[in-house]
Amino acid sequence: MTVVNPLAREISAKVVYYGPGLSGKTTTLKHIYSVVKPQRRGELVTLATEGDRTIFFDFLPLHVKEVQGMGVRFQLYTVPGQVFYEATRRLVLHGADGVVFVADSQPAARQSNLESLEDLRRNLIENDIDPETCPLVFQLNKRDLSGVMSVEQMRRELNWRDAPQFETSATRGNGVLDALKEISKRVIHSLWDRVPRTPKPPARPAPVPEGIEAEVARVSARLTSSGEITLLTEEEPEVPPPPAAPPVDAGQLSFASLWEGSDANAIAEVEAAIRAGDDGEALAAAVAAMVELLGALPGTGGQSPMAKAALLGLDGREFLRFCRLAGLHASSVTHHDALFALYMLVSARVKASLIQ
Ligand SMILES: Nc1nc2c(ncn2[C@@H]2O[C@H](COP(=O)(O)OP(=O)(O)OP(=O)(O)O)[C@@H](O)[C@H]2O)c(=O)[nH]1
Ligand SMILES: [Mg+2]
Repeated sequence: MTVVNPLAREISAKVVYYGPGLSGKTTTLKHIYSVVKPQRRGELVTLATEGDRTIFFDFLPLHVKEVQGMGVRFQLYTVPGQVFYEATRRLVLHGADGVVFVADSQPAARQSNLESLEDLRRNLIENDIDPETCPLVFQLNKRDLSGVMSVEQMRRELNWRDAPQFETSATRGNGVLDALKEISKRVIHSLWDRVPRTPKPPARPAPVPEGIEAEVARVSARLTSSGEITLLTEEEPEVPPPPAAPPVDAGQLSFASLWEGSDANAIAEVEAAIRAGDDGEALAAAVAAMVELLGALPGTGGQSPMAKAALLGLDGREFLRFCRLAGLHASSVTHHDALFALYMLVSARVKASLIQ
């Protein structure tokens, strides 16, 4: 699910590694995890395995950098390949922006590759994703083994769209990053068509200021005009973490009482979500309120959100962290993140009150 976050100048997209059981999907993710610099990836989450078989999914958040400096996040998922987990595969595929089909090159796997490919096409359609146009790349895996099927045979039998295909060995790591770079590039290129359908943060259906819409369009145009994606494996200076959010006893206090009307409502909404334990919702509400607040600042038309935040007097590193949080999937937002988002929103509101 592509999410364009105009505050952070960041895009978040979901890529799913699909294929038959034992084809090497989990091994592929493990290799990516092992070679990408720690500051450019999150932890590899392997959810519920039994004898090393995936029974739900694996998940690896990754940062990829576009040459012109635009931040891009990818959420990499694997599906469980075993035939009887079809419902789980359908679920994991939901909202996918791109697919890497990991085929097993051993002749004995010929039939299960074909069945998995059919299963993929069916589940894409079930998820309202067009199998003919969805960004797709093939990994012909286990090329290190002898007696594997020829590349031509596999192309003929599997690659009905003539999509890019890579000979890989996930255990040795050969070709895996090439396939990842290719799918990343294709996902980003497909973004242009998707931008008009990009959902606004869900919690507050407030109108998004024109400046923000324009910002999204500008950012997307820059992305699509640039072809090359580079994986961030090079060294980068570490940004020290910002100070921790102040403790808030959300059950007793409410910052909302400092203001009236929609300003108070926005904060009350974030607080209510935090109290209810819905941290993802709280963060989304805080982001929406921040977008609205920055957009409504007097005399700052045409400025980027970052510049507006600076003009307002928000701490740059804190604002950057807030922007990064805004790109998270709701399920990975922690209570601490939600409190930090509330703190940022309150801080911005206090500062905005001073100039109004
Ligand atoms: N020789 C060889 N073995 C591989 C390669 N990739 C994976 N394997 C092995 O194949 C087995 C299955 O790999 P996994 O990555 O767990 O397969 P999977 O696709 O995640 O399987 P499911 O989770 O059941 O869908 C493991 O023993 C791997 O070491 C490869 O490129 N070459
Ligand atoms: Mg697996």
